[in-house]
Amino acid sequence: MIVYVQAGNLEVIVKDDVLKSLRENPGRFVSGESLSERLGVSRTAVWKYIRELKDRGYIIESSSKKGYKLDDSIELFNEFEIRYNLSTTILGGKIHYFDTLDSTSSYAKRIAAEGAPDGTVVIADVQTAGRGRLGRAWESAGGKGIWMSVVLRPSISPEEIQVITLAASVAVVNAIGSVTGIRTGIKWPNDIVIDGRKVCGILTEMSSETDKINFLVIGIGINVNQEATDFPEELRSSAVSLGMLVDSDPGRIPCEKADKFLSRKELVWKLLLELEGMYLEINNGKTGSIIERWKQHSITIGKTVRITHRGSEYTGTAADITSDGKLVVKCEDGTVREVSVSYTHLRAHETGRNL
Ligand code: BTX
Repeated sequence: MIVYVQAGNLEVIVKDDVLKSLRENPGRFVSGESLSERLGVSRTAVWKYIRELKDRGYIIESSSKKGYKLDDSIELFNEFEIRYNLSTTILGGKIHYFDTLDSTSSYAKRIAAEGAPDGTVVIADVQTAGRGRLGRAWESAGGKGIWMSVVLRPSISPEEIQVITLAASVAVVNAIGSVTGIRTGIKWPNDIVIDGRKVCGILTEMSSETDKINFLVIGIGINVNQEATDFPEELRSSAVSLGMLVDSDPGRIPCEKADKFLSRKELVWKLLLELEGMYLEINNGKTGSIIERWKQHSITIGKTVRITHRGSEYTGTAADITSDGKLVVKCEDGTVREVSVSYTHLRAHETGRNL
């Protein structure tokens, strides 16, 4: 269900402002009269918005004499919360939040094909059909992870798009590091891992013409608050969540659904900010430092890798990464090959439009 459908809708703005006013007065009552004056709506309208916020899970104390007081000791995850401290200018300009969705990337592709602007973010609390690469499934437990897709319209050529996946990986590593202190590594091209276990996957999909990108959808899935038992049996040895690695911190406020938790919205704020910085660099033709940063976090360079490509298989040492994000492999037979990831291309019939 969409909570706040359009960011520009007047009702949404007023509702956000009611919440903002309560937030600005922590632990204090705000009178219905001052809210109605400040927001230019009737006291009945204020009461209605408060009721809707309570329906959404906010705990608001009401007193006929004193007004309304927000208890913000519980962290909620919804569009308002995600937008609240987001300091980006392009990414998240439009946010589509869903309590439940099949796949944020499938939805983002649909709206991108219909013209969704650069930087549009689609985010869901639960995905019922989260997707990985090559038709693989992505486990997307409710209330426990970040399942998010970003529509981008970069001014680069289709051959260069790998650098955006690299940028997204660096953004995830930096965001996780600064919010949780956990050090992660990047396994080429799109896995973020901790001690060999996957904590995040990135799915890049593109709609392009011969020399022009129409849009990209970067789908990012981060395991945040799952416990080992939240993962299906077959993933328990290969998947991990950030929460499984952070000790319970009594200073943190409790989560709706878990005792020990990390703030998903803080991670989203930081991640979008990091990604936006690199997106601007890419649009300005400055990809060099992104590649360097990617290399610093890479756990692939220097390792022996086995590459399977169109039925053939070969082994070598991952030696470097090219300026457009290909992995340079020194093969056992002495040859050097550049390996690129195959991206899913949208075909015209998938969106009903000629892309
Ligand atoms: P991938 O194909 O590299 O990884 C998929 C594989 O990872 C699965 O086959 C499984 O073995 C394993 N796996 C599945 N779920 C998890 C999980 N939660 N944690 C760790 N390992 C897992 C990686 O694809 C790209 C994933 C992108 C997911 C995002 S979520 C938001 C967006 N919407 C959507 O449908 N996909 C993207």
